[in-house]
Amino acid sequence: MKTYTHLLNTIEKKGAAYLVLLDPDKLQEDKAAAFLKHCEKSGVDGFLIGGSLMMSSNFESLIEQVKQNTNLPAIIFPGSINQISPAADAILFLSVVSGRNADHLIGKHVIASPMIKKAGIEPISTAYILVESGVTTTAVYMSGSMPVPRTKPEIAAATALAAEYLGMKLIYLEAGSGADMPVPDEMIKAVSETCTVPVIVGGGIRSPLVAREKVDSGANIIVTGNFFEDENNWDLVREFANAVHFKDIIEV
Ligand code: 1GP
Repeated sequence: MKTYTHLLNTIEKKGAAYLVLLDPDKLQEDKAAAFLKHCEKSGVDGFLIGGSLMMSSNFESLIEQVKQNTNLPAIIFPGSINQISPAADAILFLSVVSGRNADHLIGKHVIASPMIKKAGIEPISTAYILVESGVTTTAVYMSGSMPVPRTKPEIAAATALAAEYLGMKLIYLEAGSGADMPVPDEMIKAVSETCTVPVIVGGGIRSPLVAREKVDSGANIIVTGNFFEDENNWDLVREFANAVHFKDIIEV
């Protein structure tokens, strides 16, 4: 099944989907298999793989580990055009629509498109909306663009609607990995009430309760990354999944 369809079906069936972001720079290779299996067993619906800065060479092997150890989709979440691999199922084809930096709106895409076609993976056109979240995040800095002010949900909603009218299939409200504050509930509400395509919310979500708050505000897909870089938190994967899957509580 195609990954976008898998996500839509999951949202329909479970209420919302839960994705775990794997940063090849942060997840130790020898721990990856155990973590991936644990996530699948605990109700995770798929993995995003990527990072704004890629220092290690583990990108390709991490995708392969996802495919070897789980039946879940491996979705590239590219921080740069180097992050394309035929081993993945899909790639979030991100356009930073909150910014006015032409390179991140369409420029990199022109270079990446033939590479994605050659890799034979599914591009999922995604409106990437950076949201002000405290100190400057890596995503804001690396994209050279201004985030949407957190007190302006109407700007986020108008931006998301424009992206939907341009044909984008997902809206990603991004506070940034490790953000001080997650995307505000009012903004999620404004965007989800304005758009018909699924809304992903990520950045700075560190508890199942907060994940649930975001779903209650209208998020269709929740992403967490940073939180599970600490192995002591692995036990909480199921709680996150259960908090997100409000229609379908998974039994222990
Ligand atoms: C970042 O939205 C993701 O792109 C996840 O953020 O690492 O803060 O969970 P965290």
